[in-house]
Amino acid sequence: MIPESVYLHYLNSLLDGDKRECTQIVINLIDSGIQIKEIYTQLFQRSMYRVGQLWENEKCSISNEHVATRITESLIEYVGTHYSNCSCCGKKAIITCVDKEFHELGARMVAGYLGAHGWNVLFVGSNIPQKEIIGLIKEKKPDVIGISNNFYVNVVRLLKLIEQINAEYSEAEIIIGGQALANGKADELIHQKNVKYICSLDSLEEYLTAYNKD
Ligand code: B12
Repeated sequence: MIPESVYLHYLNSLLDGDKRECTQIVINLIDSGIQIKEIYTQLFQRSMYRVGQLWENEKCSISNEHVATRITESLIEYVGTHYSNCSCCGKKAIITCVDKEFHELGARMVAGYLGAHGWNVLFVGSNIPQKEIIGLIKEKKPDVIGISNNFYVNVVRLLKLIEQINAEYSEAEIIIGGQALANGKADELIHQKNVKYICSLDSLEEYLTAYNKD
C-alpha cells in the first residue's frame, strides 16, 4: 500500500511538471519493495484520474495535463523495465489501442504488467489503423490480443476490430479494457466467447492466474 502522503507528494510534483521528483519518489517506492501493480494503479492511474478531474474543472491546463501524461508515460516504461521478467513464459501478446484512440497509458500499463509476468509483449500503442493491427496479428500470431478503448466514440471501431480479428485470426483470445467499456457497457455489447473485458490490473492478475491453470 502506498502511503497517502507519498501519493500526494507525487501528485503535486506531477502537477508541477517535476519529473525529477516524480522519478525519485518512484525509485524510493521500488527500493522499499512496492510491487509494479501498486505503483501503476495507486500512483500512476490514481494521479492521472485526478489530473482528469482537475482538467475537467479547468483547474489544470491542457499543457499541464500533457506534461503530466508525458511524465507518467516515461515512468510506466521505467517501472515496467525494472520489473521486466527476462525468463520468458513462452506466451506472446499484442497490446494496442483501437483506431482513433489517443489514450494509451492504460494499454502501456497492461503491456508492462504482462512483461513483468514473463510475456513477450508487442506494444503498438494508440491511433493505429485497423488494417495495420490485423496485419501485425497475422504476422506475429499472438496468444492474446489486448485492446484499449477509453473514448466512448470509438466503441463502434472496437466492435468492428473484434469482428475482423475473429474473421481473420480466430486462434487468439482477446482482452479488452478502458473506461469506454465501464459501467456494464462491455457486458451489453460484447458477446463473443473469446473476448473478455478486464477493467483493472487486479482483474488482469486474476485472468493470468486462470490462464496459467488452463
Ligand atoms: C491523459 C488524457 C488524455 C490525453 C491522452 C494522452 C495519452 N498519451 O494517453 C489526451 C490529451 C490525448 C486526451 C484526449 C482526449 N480525451 Co482524455 N483523458 C485523459 C485522462 C486525464 C487520463 C487518461 C489516463 O491515462 N488514465 C490512466 C490510465 C492508466 O487509466 P485507464 O486508461 O483507465 O487504464 C486502466 C483500466 O481502464 C484498464 N485498461 C485500460 N486499457 C486497457 C486495455 C486492456 C487490454 C486491459 C486488459 C485493461 C485496460 O487497465 C488500466 C490500469 O488499471 C482521462 C481522465 C481519466 N479519468 O482517465 C481523460 C479522458 C479519458 N479523456 C476523455 C476525453 C473526452 C478526451 C477527448 C475527447 C477530449 C477532447 N475534447 O479532445 C480526447 C479524445 C481523444 C481520442 N480520440 O482518444 C474522457 C473520456 C470519456 C469517455 N469515456 O469517452 C476522460 C475520461 C476525461 C473525462 N472525464 O471526460 N485525453
